[in-house]
Amino acid sequence: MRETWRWFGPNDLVGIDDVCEAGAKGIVTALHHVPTGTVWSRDEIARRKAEIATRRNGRPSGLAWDVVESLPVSEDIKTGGANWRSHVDSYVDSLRNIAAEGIRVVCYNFMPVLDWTRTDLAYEVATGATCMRFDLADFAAFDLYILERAGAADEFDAALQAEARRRFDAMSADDRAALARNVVFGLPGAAESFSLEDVRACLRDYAQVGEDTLRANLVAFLKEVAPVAEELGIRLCCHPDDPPFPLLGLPRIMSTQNDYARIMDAVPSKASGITLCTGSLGARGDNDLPGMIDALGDRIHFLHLRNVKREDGTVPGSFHEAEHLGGDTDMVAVVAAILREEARRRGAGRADASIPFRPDHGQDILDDKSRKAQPGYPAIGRLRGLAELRGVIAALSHREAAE
Ligand code: DNO
Ligand code: MN
Repeated sequence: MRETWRWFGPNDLVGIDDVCEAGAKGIVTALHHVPTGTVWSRDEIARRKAEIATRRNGRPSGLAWDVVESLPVSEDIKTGGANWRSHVDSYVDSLRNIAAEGIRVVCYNFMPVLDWTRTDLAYEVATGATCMRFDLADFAAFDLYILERAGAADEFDAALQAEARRRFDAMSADDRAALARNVVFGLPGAAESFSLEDVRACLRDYAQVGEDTLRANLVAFLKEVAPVAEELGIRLCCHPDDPPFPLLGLPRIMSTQNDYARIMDAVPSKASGITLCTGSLGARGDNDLPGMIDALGDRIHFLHLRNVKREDGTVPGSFHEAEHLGGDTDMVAVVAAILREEARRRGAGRADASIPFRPDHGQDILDDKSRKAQPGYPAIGRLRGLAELRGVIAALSHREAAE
């Protein structure tokens, strides 16, 4: 398992020197300033590589750009809109430039309109640490009474609607603005940042795009890009829906093992694979993560390791981001399953036997509260997650070697 770390580029308050001190070996980043649908030029990619390679004092960092996260897929590709062809062509050109610069793993997601979604970015847990949280009643309050989406009322049961009303009525104007901001403003890594009006316009574009159409559009996209990725030696990997259930009446098609199996079967090329995010998938109690790794392992090209605590156990349901070894996912069993997959790959002589992983998110702890990093991406909380995971990996690998 190769240790990587997400870095948001030169403006990230958690810098390359911090990554070196944390001991990670590779960087996960993107050209966040390039608008979705346009080509990533070789020059821009090379510039970012040079920034990764250099510490503040000018010495080499020893870090490599291992994973692109994300090369965003445009809404026109997801809906089959007017710019479908030109956006697919741009995607292919970007892949060619990424490969020419020596990067071989490219993460993307296929969530309509909103990328990952939370209602609270600083929820305090018992230890005093803060973390991100998704609260279903708050989300319903946003949908029903802030966005005022037509049709929302039919999608929530009476008890949830009553609770959402109660919450909304109790919120100050500032609380309401903060909730709207948290939901639609675009969390780090999201391709787009929206206003409420933008979201309403996007929802109109999805009026005719149900689950089957969205799935067909993902397959059509992969049929175009996977052969190119294969030729270039690139491994594409799709991040799951976060949270893994429909929001705002929009379809979501990458939420379960069955969802992944359908897409992997429809486009059997190994160049089309999976970003296994234990945090996103773990928000559903019916996702068996070690089982997913055993079933789909040879298509997993990238791992996000984090944990969630499901608050009510239902789907859809509320959850918050727990410590990496806390929460409802058995992280030791997850790591054991990954090590089994890596052993299989080594046995088969595969060059990609070491799968890149990153501690995905962390709680804000200690000095994180005075260094405002991107929400979910604090220095110390992630370092803690990485260190705990490193311990599990070392212990299990040691045992495996001894057996
Ligand atoms: C969620 C996280 C997100 C993700 C974004 C962009 O689980 O991994 O930060 O990276 O969806 O890729
Ligand atoms: Mn993730």
